[in-house]
Order: sequence, then C-alpha cells, then structure tokens
Amino acid sequence: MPDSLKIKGFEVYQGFLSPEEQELLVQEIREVARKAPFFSPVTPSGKPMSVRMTSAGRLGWVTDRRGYRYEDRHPDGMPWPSIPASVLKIWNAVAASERAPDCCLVNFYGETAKMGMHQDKDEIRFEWPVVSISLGDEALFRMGNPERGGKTESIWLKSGDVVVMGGDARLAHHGVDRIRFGSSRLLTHGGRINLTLRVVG
Ligand SMILES: O=C(O)CCC(=O)C(=O)O
Ligand SMILES: [Mn+2]
Repeated sequence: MPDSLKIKGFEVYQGFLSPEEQELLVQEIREVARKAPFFSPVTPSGKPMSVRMTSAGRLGWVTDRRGYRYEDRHPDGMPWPSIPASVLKIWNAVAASERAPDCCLVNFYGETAKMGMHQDKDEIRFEWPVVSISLGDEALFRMGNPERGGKTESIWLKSGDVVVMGGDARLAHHGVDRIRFGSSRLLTHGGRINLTLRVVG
C-alpha cells in the first residue's frame, strides 16, 4: 500500500495511479458516458450545478427540483452502466470493505466549475468510506468538519490521486473551490473528472 497523508481524517494517496492506469480509466469513463451521457443537474432550489454528471453502478446519484437522491436509472430512462473493473480495483485496494460500491458518481469539471462545501449523506448507512479518484486538471479540494463551519484545510489534488473519506471524515464537509484549467494533459480538451465510489446500503 502506498503512503498516504492524513488531513482532518481524510486519507490522501498522492500519485496512486500510474499514467497508464489513468489513461485506461479515462477510456472506461468515456464508455460509461457514451451509454449514460453527462447531464447538467440542478439543486432542489433550482440552482444549476457547475459540474456535469453521470453515474455507473446499481444506483446513480441525481439532483433536480425533487431533491438529492439515488436512482436506479439515468434521467433519460436508461439503466446506469456497470462500474468499470479498473475502478472496482481501486476500491478493493483502499476501502478495506467486503462490500462493493453501489454507485460510482462521475463529475466533470470544466474551466469554471466548482463544488460548494457539502456532506455526502444521501446514503442509507455511513459505515463504508466514500472513495474519490481524481483525473485530469488539478483541483483545490477543501476539507472541513462534520459540523458546519470551523477550520478547513485545502490541498491541490492531482491526476491519479485517491482520497478515502471514512471514519471521522465520512460525514465531514468538503468541496472543490476551483480547478487549475489546463494543468494536465490527460483529457484532450482539459478539465477534470472526479469519480466517487459510494455504498448506499
Ligand atoms: O470532485 C471532488 O473532488 C469531490 C466531489 C464530491 O465531493 C462529490 O461528488 O460529492
Ligand atoms: Mn462529496
């Protein structure tokens, strides 16, 4: 197991994936997005999110005027594609869990996309970690606390980094302030892909 940094309970594995592994993941995510196209979600209050998203797995995470939730179908009606094998391999390496994830949420960050501070709490149970995989441009990832507010720490996540949000960090607030557009050459047109693996329960 490679070394990790522990920041506020978040386990950060820098350089977890080789360039070849990152290329393969991008190909597999392109295939997921071919079957289940990226869509532009809106929050329950009607505000458009700046990321585009899709999912793989038994369940996908969606948001619209009806709320944040997991659904067994894409908003266009098709079932979600299965989670690629190379993604499951990362889960098996870092999650210390017998249980496979139900959902691989795929977020695409274009030049100006960001994600506000939030908790991942739409799952039914929280004893499994959420595992996050970064591909493409660097992102300023902010880590907070289980309660709202308080001190935060930030780290630039690079392509190939993996973050495990488990234990005390499972319900900690986190978000992405901005990306450094064009900092990676992994994605042809720039931008960032983040995958989060979740057991819904
Ligand atoms: O993009 C990231 O690094 C984090 C994404 C995230 O927190 C989420 O999708 O819930
Ligand atoms: Mn999250």
